[in-house]
Formats: sequence, structure tokens, C-alpha cells
Amino acid sequence: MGVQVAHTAGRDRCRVSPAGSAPPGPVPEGLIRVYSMRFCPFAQRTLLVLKAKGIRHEIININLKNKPEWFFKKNPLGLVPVLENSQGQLIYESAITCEYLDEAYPGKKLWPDDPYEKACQKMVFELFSKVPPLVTQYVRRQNNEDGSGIKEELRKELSKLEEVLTNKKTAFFGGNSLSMIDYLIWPFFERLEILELNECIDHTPKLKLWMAAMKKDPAVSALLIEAKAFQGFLDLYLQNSPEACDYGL
Ligand SMILES: N[C@@H](CCC(=O)N[C@@H](CS)C(=O)NCC(=O)O)C(=O)O
Repeated sequence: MGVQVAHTAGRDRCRVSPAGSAPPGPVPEGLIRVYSMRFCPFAQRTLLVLKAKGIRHEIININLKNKPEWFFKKNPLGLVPVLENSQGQLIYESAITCEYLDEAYPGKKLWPDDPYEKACQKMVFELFSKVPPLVTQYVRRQNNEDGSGIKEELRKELSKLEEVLTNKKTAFFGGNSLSMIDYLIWPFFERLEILELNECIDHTPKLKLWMAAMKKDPAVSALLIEAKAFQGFLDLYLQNSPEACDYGL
């Protein structure tokens, strides 16, 4: 079976490449390829940057519950996202893919030029770093756990980000316009509502305003995930179903 490739400026509705699929050929000149999975928040970071910068790209979705053998040659960790360019260069780890795209491509610069401002954004990224594992822990909790302890921890972590916005007095984390840090953290905020974790931002009015402003961004709104499809995917993913990553196609 050959791989399906989506040539897209936004959506990524091609079916996944599973174990046993033939490896894809070289990346055509003038394009960059992203190995992705439609519901992955880390891959969404890369897609947001591709979209925001208007970079022509193609997408190959990977079946993460039944990975093709060749995928480990793209990333020995076996994780999405991975970028591949037409020279065969490979870049993995979502934050690194985003920084690479920002440096390698012209157009709107998403990281600030000023070293201190850039350091500030990276410090916010570190402040945020406990949020993804807490969200994962919540999603993977056993049916008999109510998750209230995890929610409490999440509330505390989100308070730290609320404080950043309060002190900065700006609409976004890097200033009054959207920049790299906002895209890096956004996919996890988008999932709070779907995962019924919205109560964790009851006490953070600035974060709520930031989320509303984010939804108005063209890249963010083009890549918003559909709640029902995400839920359907998640149910299958948690059962380790090889059908999970193709849910809804
Ligand atoms: N630190 C990695 C995390 C990426 C990651 O965990 N991706 C998940 C999908 S959301 C994955 O590839 N999972 C496959 C696996 O765990 O085997 C990054 O930022 O790129």
C-alpha cells in the first residue's frame, strides 16, 4: 500500500500510513513535508507555524498505533511531528520544527528578534511545560478516578500563565500581537473545553480573553479541531485501536 499525501494549505484529511505501507518518495522541490497525525497537539504547533507563515507543504499522517517501519528512519523516537525538506533533511520535536520553520523561511517572523524578548517567550514555554503532561494524565485516568487532584494541579499551573498576562498587560504572551509562544501553547488550550477541563480556567479571566483572541487568528481558526471527531478519536486511541488515527475519514 502506498502512502496518502495531502497537498494542503490547511486541512490534513488524508488517511494514515500504517505498518507495511511503502515508504514515501523524496519531497518535491519547493515543498516541505510534515509527518503528522490529525489529532496530535504537538503536530498542530508545526501546522500552525506552516499556516501562519504561508509555507507550501504536504502532509503524511502516521498511524501511531500501527507505525510503518520506515517512520523510525524519519524520527528514531517514533513521534510526530517530523519535517522533511527536499534535500532530505529531517527535523523532529515540535518546538524545534517551529523554530526551524521560522528561521528557514521568509515572511512574518514569529520569534522576536530581541534576545531578551525571545528569552522571555522561552521562559513562558517552560512555565507552561507541566500543562501537557497533566492534560495527558487526566485523559488517561481510570474510569473510577474523578480527576479532581489533576484538575487542582492544572489550575495552579494555569494561574502562573494568568500572572504572566497580568504583569505584561498585553493581549498575547509576547505582546499585543500573536507570536511564537502563543502558537506553541495554543493546541492544549483548544483541548480544555473538549476534555471538559474548562473549569480549570474559571479563575483566569486574562487567559479566557487570550483564548478568545486566539480563535480569531486565521491560522488558529483554520486548524480548529472538531470536538466530536476528537472525542471519537480519543475513545479509540485509549483502547489502542489501530483505527483511531483515521477516525471520521
Ligand atoms: N516532545 C514531542 C512529543 C510528540 C508526541 O508525543 N507526539 C505523539 C502524538 S500526539 C506521538 O507521536 N505519539 C506516538 C507514540 O507515543 O508512540 C514533541 O514535542 O514533538
